[in-house]
Amino acid sequence: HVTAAYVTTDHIRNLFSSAMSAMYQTEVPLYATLLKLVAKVNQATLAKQPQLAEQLKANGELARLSVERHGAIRVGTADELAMLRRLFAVMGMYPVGYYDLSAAGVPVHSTAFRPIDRAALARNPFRIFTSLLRLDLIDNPQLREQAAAILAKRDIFTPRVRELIGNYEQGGLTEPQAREFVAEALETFRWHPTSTVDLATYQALQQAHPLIADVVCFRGPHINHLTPRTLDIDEAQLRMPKAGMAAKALIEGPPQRRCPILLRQTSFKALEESIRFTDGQVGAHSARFGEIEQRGVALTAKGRALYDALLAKSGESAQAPSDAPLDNQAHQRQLTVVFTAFPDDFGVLRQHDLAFFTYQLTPAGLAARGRYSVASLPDKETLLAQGLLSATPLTYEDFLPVSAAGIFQSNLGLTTRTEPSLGSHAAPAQQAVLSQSQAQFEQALGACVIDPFALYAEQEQASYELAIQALLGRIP
Ligand code: OOG
Ligand code: NI
Repeated sequence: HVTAAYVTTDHIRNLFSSAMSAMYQTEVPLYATLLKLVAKVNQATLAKQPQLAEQLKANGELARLSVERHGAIRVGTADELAMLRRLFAVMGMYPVGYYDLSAAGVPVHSTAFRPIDRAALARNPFRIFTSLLRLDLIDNPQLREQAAAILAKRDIFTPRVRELIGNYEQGGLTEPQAREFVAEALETFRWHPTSTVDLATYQALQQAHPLIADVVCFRGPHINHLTPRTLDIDEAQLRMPKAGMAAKALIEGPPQRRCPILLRQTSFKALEESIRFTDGQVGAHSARFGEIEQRGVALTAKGRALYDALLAKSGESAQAPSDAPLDNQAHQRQLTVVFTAFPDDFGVLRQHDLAFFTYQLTPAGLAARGRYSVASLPDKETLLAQGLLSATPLTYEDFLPVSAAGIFQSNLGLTTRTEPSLGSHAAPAQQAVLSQSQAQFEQALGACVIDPFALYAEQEQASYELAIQALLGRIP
C-alpha cells in the first residue's frame, strides 16, 4: 500500500502565481505591457550595475526576479478573511504584518499573505495584500445593514476549493489535486462584469465610499492589481507614459538612494470598466490598476522609526500654501533633502543597527574553516574587517501603510492626500487604538498575524550562526 505523493506548498504557490499572472494578462492587457517594460528595465539595470547583480545572486533573488510579484484583494466579512487564510496556507502563504489604513481615510485594515522562510521566498515570494472592509466605519446605519446583508448572501469560494482545502489540512494535495485546486482558487479572484445589485444600490454605496461599492457589489474579491518588481523604478516610471500608461503622479516610499531601503512603488490609474447591474442598467466601475515596485533592504524597528519620522517631516514641509499637488520631481527632491538624515551606506546602516543583513563566509572565510576554536573566534566586526565574513542586505518582503494608503487613494479617485502617522511613529493614544483594531482583525482572521521584524531578525541570526558553525568546522 503506497501513500499518495503530496506536492510541496512551494510548488502549489508557484503554479498559482503563474496562473494568476496569465489570467490578469488576459483580463487587463496593459498588465502584459507592464511586464515587458519591467523585464527590459531590469535587463538594462543588471547590465549597468554588476554589483546589484552580485547582491541579488548572493541572496538567491536573481532567479526569482522574473516570477516575483504581489497582488491585492479586498473582502467584506470575517468568514471570507478566515477562509482565505486557510486557502493561502495551502500555498505556504501566511499572514504577515498588520496595516491599519483607516487613519488615511481608507476604511480597511489589512495583512499580507506571503511565504516566510528563506527557501520559500527564494523559490517564489508571491504575496497578496489582503484588506478587510470595516463596515463599522460607515456612518449611515441603514446603509451599513444593507451592505452586511448583501455580503451575507454571497459565497466567494467554489464548493470544490473548500473540499480541496480540507484535503490539504488532512495531509496534503497530490499533483492532480494541486492543479485542480489552482483552477478552483482562481475563480475566487476572477473579474465579473456583472454586479450582484441594482444600479441604485451601487450608487448609494459608491456615494458612502467607493471602496464599499467595490467590495460589496460583486460576486468576489477580484484581484485588483499584480505588481512586478523592477530594479529601477525611476526609469520604469519615465517609460510608462510612452507605453500608454497613465502613471500615478508620485512614487510612494523613500527617495532614490545609493542603498535602497524598504519599498518604492508607483501605479497606473484604474481602468473604467462597464458593469451590468441586476436591473439591466449599465454603468461604469473602476477597480483594476497596474503597479510596479522596487525593493530595498529591510529596516530594523529602529530604522523604521527613523523612516517614519522622516516621512512625516517631509509631509509637513510639503504643505504648500497654494495646496497645489507636488509633481514627482519636486516630491523626490524634497524627500531627498529630508532623507539626508538617513545614512546611505550599507556598512553604516549595519553598524548603527538600522537595517537587516544576512551573513556568509567569503572564499577566504571558507579557506579558514577549522582555524578557530570557540575561544579564539574573533567577533563579528573583526571577521567582517578581516574579509572572512560578508554581509548582504536582506530584502524587504512587506508593505508600507502610508504608501498603500496613497495607492488606494489614487485608484479610488480620492484626492485628499493625508499624511497619517502610522505604526511605530504613532502617539501612545493612537497606539492603543491601533492594537485594539489589530485584535479585531486577528479575531476575524482566526489567527494572529506574524511580526515581520521577528522574521527578519530570525533570518539574520540564522545566517550568522550557520556561517560561524561552518567557520568552526562543525559543518562539513
Ligand atoms: C491595495 C493597495 C495597497 C500596496 O502595494 O501597497 C497595495 C488595494 O488597493 O487593494 O497594493
Ligand atoms: Ni500593491
